[in-house]
Amino acid sequence: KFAASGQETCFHDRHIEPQIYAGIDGSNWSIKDYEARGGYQALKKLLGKDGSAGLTQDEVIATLKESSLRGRGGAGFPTGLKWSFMPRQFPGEKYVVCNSDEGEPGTCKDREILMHNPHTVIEGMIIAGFAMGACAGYNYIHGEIFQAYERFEAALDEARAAGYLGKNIMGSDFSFDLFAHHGFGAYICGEETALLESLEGKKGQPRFKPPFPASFGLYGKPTTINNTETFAAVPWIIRNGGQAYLECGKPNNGGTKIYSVSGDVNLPGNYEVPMGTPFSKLLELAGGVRTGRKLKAVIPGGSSSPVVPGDVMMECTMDYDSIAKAGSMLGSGAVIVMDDSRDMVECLERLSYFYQHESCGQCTPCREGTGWLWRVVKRINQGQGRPEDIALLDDVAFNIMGRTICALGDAAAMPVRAMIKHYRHEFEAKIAAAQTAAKAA
Ligand code: L3W
Ligand code: SF4
Repeated sequence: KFAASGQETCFHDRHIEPQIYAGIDGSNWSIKDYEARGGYQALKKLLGKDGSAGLTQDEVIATLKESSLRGRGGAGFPTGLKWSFMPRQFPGEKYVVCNSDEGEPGTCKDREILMHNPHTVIEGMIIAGFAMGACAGYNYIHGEIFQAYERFEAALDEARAAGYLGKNIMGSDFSFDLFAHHGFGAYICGEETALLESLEGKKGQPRFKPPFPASFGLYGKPTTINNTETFAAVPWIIRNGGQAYLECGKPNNGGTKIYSVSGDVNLPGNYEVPMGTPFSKLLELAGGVRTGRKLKAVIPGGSSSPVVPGDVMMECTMDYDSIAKAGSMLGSGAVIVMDDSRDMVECLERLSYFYQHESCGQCTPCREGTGWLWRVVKRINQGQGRPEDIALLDDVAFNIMGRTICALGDAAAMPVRAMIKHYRHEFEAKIAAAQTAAKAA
């Protein structure tokens, strides 16, 4: 069942039980439990070990394209298309990498998948390795979720012992091994090229793109990087077909998605629902807005996504296209709900602090601009704002956007511009109060 919704789920093997969020250590993560609910059947189908003819690399990629699975880490890039970019004829090592460096404020889904269903990620990565002719895979796990790293390592040992990893998997001519690696908690290492640098043992700083990792990735070799939740969806798609997955969601937005609902709701937690679910339904699953309060605004896709006023959000469905139409991004699916008690200038000060702290400092507009944004928002919030500060914020944000190496610059600037667009009166009121206080002094 979907969390509390009573609807039939087509994704039972990834369903996150509410008690998982409450911190109970799931006991059914092991390989025997996973196999009992259909685990590793997709791999057997792929290799023809279920009595079928097996699948070709092209068939796997075509199935992914048909499913309309889009990247769950933030960009929503079509997974099948990304896999098709890998130069399969490249004569040498190719890699698949899982991005479990979950650091986006509000996002807390990947750690739960790793803790409670690690084998679905492993199976998804093995299938990816087969489809793209990779020899090895790495899962880069956020340093502050060490338990998830240990759990993934334990699951890897089980998969190796069962013959699902290593040389000549299940007697086939396909060999693939998988390794876990933990980071040290830097947000920027979730950016795919910074992650690769860090995996290579270097400072985690983003590379210029292009070249994209598909042509120049880990150790300079063709590499495909997907988010944890993206890989976790793959076994189900291979078992049940691309069309079945697509039909779980809506056109161009296949399947289900896990939303980390936080903020001013009665039941914060991870909720897996079909793509295209009305936001109002998701809010209801999360227990509604805090008792006695009204919905003010929502950050629908993690702190990098622009804020959306509550009334606009109530008209949206939870999918990439609907949220884009509302002027924001579905991002990693971290839904931050804010009620009418929230001071938006204060919220923005907190967000801006995060980005200036996490900027890797490599390019000037981001290094200097994120600090500048934070300092101006801070002074407005702390009653020292000047009348020209709102225009200054907008100008600094505008001059960061599109002028940096990676998306962190845009991620810092977009929320500032959106907050000013929708809640300018709150900024103006704080500045006016500061001016009045200054005159009175
Ligand atoms: C080959 C091309 N490959 C694109 C690949 C590219 C990447 C994927 C998407 O940003 C967003 C960001 C954050 N040939 C290609 C190609 N690719 N064109 O497709 O690429 P892109 O550039 O659209 O996005 P990105 O740089 O991966 C990710 C947002 O996500 N975000 C961040 C969340 C952070 C977490 C976390 O902490 N774990 O989830 C949240 O909204 O702002 O917009 O693979 O290589 N022509
Ligand atoms: Fe580093 Fe910011 Fe430039 Fe990204 S945009 S490379 S985080 S300085």
